[in-house]
This record gives sequence, structure tokens and C-alpha cells, in this order.
Amino acid sequence: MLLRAALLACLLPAAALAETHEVRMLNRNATGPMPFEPDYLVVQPGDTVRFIAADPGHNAATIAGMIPEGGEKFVGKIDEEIEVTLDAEGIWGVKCSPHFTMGMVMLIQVGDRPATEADLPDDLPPAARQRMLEILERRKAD
Ligand SMILES: [Cu+2]
Repeated sequence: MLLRAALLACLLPAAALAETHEVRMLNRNATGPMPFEPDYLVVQPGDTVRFIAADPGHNAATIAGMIPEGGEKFVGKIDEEIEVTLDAEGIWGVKCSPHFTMGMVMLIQVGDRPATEADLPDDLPPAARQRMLEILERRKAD
């Protein structure tokens, strides 16, 4: 029986090893004003993302048109620390609702496929699109 338990432990799916990742909502950092930090996160399906209200006045919410198939939208309250578990594989777009038009956005890659420009919907506010393109450029440079 012991051997069997050990064997099962080796075969546990990745979900059993789910991690929690932290994202801070800030007024400013080296990338500019109103950032999520980090602004590009790679996680595995079943991982949790904790949004921390490090500076006041922000929230974290999904962007319409940037939720992978099977995923559910989420909307945090202003100044609220929220945790979301992301099961749906693909690229998730996250915004701060009051600062969306100022470009306060981030991308979360769930699974192995990196985000590309094709993941950005046409109706993003210009500053949000600009920030996302900068995020993608920075990823390429890394
Ligand atoms: Cu904000």
C-alpha cells in the first residue's frame, strides 16, 4: 500500500501543485504610471493569482473579449485584495476599471502559448492597446 501511495504521489496532476502568484496594483513603477506589477504573468491552469492593493484607488477586472473559452469574468472592488483561480488556458486580459482608458492593464498567460498582438481585441482603448504592445515588446526583448 505504501508503495502504491508513493506511486500515486508521483502521478499527481499539475493542478495538485497549483501555485499562487502575486500581482501588485501600483500608482507608478519603472515602466510608468498606473502599472500592474508584474504586467505579464505566466501561470499554469489551476494556479491562483492574488491582486494586492499596494497603492490606493485600483482594482483588477477581466477585459471583455480577453477571457479564454471556458473562463469566467471577475471584477474586484477598488482597494480590494482579490484572489482568482484561472483554469481556462489562453491569454487573459486584466484591467483596472477606473484607469483602463489610461492604460492600466496586464496580460496573464495560462498555459504554454505566449501572447501575441493577435490576442488584443480591436476595441481596446488606445492607451490600453499601447501598454499591451509595450508589454509584448518587453517580453520579446527579455
Ligand atoms: Cu488603477
